[in-house]
Amino acid sequence: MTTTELAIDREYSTAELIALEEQYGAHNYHPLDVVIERASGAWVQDVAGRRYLDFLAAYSAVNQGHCHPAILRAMMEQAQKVTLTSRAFRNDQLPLLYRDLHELTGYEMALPMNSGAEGVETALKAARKWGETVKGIAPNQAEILVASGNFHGRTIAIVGFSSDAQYRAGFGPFAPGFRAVSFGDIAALERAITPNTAAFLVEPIQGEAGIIVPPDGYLAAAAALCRKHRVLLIADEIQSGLGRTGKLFAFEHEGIRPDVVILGKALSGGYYPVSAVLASREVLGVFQAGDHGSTFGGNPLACAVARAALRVIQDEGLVARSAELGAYALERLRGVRNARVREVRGRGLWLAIELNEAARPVCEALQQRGVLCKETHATVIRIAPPLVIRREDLEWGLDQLEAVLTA
Ligand code: IF1
Repeated sequence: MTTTELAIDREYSTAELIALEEQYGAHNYHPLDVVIERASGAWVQDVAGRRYLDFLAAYSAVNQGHCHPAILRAMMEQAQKVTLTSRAFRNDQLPLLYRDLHELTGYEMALPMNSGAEGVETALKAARKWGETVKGIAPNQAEILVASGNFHGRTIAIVGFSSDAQYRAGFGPFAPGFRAVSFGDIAALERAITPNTAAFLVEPIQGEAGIIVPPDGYLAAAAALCRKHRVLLIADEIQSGLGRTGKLFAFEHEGIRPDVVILGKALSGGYYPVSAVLASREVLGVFQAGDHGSTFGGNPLACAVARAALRVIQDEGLVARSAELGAYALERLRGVRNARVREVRGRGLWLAIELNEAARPVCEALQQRGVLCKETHATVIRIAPPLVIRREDLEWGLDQLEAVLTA
């Protein structure tokens, strides 16, 4: 029986599918043994028909909820017209996405890419070229500062400035011109700035590091320092943006306006890889025709999906919803008095419970109770449901978490 015949003949069990994945797939993840077959809103369903409340939302790529019908409709309509023209020609969706992003954010220009890492790489290239051609840094001397504990993606340039040994192991040598400063320490940032510093790349709240909220005033002080030394402040809002923290962008909690903002994940509501770099004409204007590009960047299908995804966030008031439900969840989790819980922190519907023990067993116990969570950095449970989660489902999910933590 050929593989193709096997693939279309019958239902597969969880065990069979896991076995296939383990046999033929690279083992670059250690997922929970739940095999999801369909999803809607804040709920997913596995191949055995079991339902789970999704407390991860694909790392905030489905803020709008799984399979949002309005985004699906936009995708299906566009998919029947044209999906990819390449940027050698123009299409009717990209200019409309540019306009929508400008009207929503106020940034003068955008450059569309696909994955978040590609968005970050694009911002780094813009910063380096701006450093050289606008700020006047000598060629190949531009330095970019990053925060310790950062996560900005998995390319060789990006993992080169990661502080996580595992993300770097075996992948060297790395790109020069990057320097890490301790996140939250404004004196460290001031000491690190030199006349060759082109930019400071930072997550307003660090996601992978465990939803680390910097001290009040840190981002505002960093923005002031960057302005003073003519250093571009680049905010990576790929995970923290588009409503996750109870504001449209996490940087708004500090009343700042970064020079460059990088979007991804929920920019497409989980239907398609879409990322974008937003900045002023002075910054994105450094790109001349042919400097930079991507086969799929700015394709009409991606743009139609992204426009619908942004409309859902606005039409369904997901930013306010994140703030309101997040405040409830934070209050409730802070009420869990338990020796196993070291700290509860977060903003909006982006919460972390740091334990005094491994978090993976708690995630596995939650899976048995019908809630899907993902630990980070061994001891932190991340809570980041789709922003469309119904209040009674959030309450039920937190009930399960409290039951596991107090068991
Ligand atoms: C994995 C982490 C989260 C991101 C920020 C850029 C990117 C990401 C702030 C790159 C991507 C994803 C990547 C995914 C798991 C997930 C993740 F655990 F890896 F770190 F969310 F915290 N900036 N984060 O969070 O975007 O290229 O992936 O589209 O690599 O395992 P991407």
